[in-house]
Amino acid sequence: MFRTKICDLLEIEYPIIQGGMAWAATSELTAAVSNAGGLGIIGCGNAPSEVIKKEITKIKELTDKPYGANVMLLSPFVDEVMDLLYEQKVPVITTGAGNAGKYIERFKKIGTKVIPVVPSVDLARRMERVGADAVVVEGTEAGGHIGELTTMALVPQVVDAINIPVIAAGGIADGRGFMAALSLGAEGVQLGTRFVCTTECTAHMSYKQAIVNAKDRDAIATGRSTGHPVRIIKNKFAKDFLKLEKSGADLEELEKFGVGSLRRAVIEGDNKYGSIMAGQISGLINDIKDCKQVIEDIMNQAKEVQKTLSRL
Ligand code: TUI
Repeated sequence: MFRTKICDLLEIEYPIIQGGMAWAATSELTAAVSNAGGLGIIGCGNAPSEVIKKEITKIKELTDKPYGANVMLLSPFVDEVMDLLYEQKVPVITTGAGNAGKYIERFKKIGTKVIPVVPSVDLARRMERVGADAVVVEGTEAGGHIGELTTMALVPQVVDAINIPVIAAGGIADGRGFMAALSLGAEGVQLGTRFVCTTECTAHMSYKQAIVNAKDRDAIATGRSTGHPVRIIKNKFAKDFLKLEKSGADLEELEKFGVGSLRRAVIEGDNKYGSIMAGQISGLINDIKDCKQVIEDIMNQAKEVQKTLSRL
């Protein structure tokens, strides 16, 4: 049930992929999601290739299933990380925060599937033209680095504009969101925040707890003035960042303020001065369970939704 083109493309059981979150999506989470029948994705973030190499080695020990790596295109190590993923023949690559165009061709030669994350119809079209296998269409509900448009408005527009499969992301954490995404024409979903709140995610317990405690309006966008908006959970860091922005601080000053803040939250569990990246759906997430349970619950709820709809 709910087998889509994404399952065949990625050789996975369920059309559910895990967002490749910097610091939070390590080998343990990646392998757990892949072992549960989804696609786990390691978040390369700003890490150099030697760090990612160790993680890939661990993933290969933990699972025989397909997995992916997310490359953050603003990373200073983007070229060496891409070289590593090529050498290691990582089965799937997703990209974020930029235009993946120039990297696609070489991966196609070795059968790596490349799936750029896009915030607009225009970028989705360009990615199709240069040979992307699918796109993740991410709405502004998502956590971390975000675009302007909502998942609800953006996904159907991209579906109509391109012929490769679309995976919806941003604001999805359960079977209702999964079914909504399929209704919009997506053939899969990407979940980030939901997979942070799992037993296998190695993020600090305080980070997971901040998401569990969050209410509907707690995940706010910061950095709009910089051209790189980032959604994080409201805390002292978020408020100070917004204040600095309002005071007219320049890009350099704002960047300096943000350096190290994600690590502080995810690794050190600093919920006051850390950057707790999380999506608007945080308010819906009230528990920490294992990845297998997350996927099972989504699929069961999706079946219930389908039954309800068929009675209308
Ligand atoms: O990339 C993400 N989410 C992220 S990356 C990240 S690490 C980071 N930390 C601080 C500042 C910036 C990044 C945390 N979360 N999601 C995928 C995504 N990509 N969302 C939006 C975009 C995007 C935005 C503009 C992709 C392309 C783009 O423009 C490209 C172009 O050249 O037109």
